[in-house]
Amino acid sequence: MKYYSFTLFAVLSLGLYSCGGDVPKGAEKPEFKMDQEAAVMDSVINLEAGDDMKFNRSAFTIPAGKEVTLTLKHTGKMDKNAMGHNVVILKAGEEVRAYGNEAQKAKEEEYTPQSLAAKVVAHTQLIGGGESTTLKFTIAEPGEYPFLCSFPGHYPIMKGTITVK
Ligand SMILES: [Cu+2]
Repeated sequence: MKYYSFTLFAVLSLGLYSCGGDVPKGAEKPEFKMDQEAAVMDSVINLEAGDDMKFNRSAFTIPAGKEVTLTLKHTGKMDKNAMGHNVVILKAGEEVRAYGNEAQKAKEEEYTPQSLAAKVVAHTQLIGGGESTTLKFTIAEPGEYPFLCSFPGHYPIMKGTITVK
C-alpha cells in the first residue's frame, strides 16, 4: 500500500483588494506572503522500505522544537538478518558514510553501536519484513540532519536528509 502525502495550501482571501481604489498611486502594495514553509512541514514521517533496499522518500522538512513521529514500515518479506532496516538520524554535520562504515560492523548492537552514540540524534529499532517501528523525537536546532539505514551495505542507497526549520 502506498501513502500519498497531501500538501496543504493555506488559502488566504485578500479582502483588501476587493475594496479597490483605496491605495494611492505609487504607494507600496501591501505584501501578503503565504506561509508556504509552514504548509509543507512534516510532523509525521512515514518511511517505507522493502526487499528492494530503498526508502520511499529521502527528504523531509520538520519544525524545530516540535515532536515528530517517525514510522518505518518494512514492506518486504525478508528476515531482519538478511534485509534488516532501521532509521538512524545523525546530528547536523555528521556524515552518513563515516557513520555507516563503522556502524555496520556492530552486529551485536543491531548496527547502532554505543561507541557512535554521540553522532546520533535518535534511531529506530532494526526490523525485518512485515514489521514496523515508531520513534518520537524533537530537534531544537534548525539545520540539515542526515539519516540512513545502518544495516550492512545499505547506507549508500538508503539515506536522506531531514531539514529542521
Ligand atoms: Cu536497510
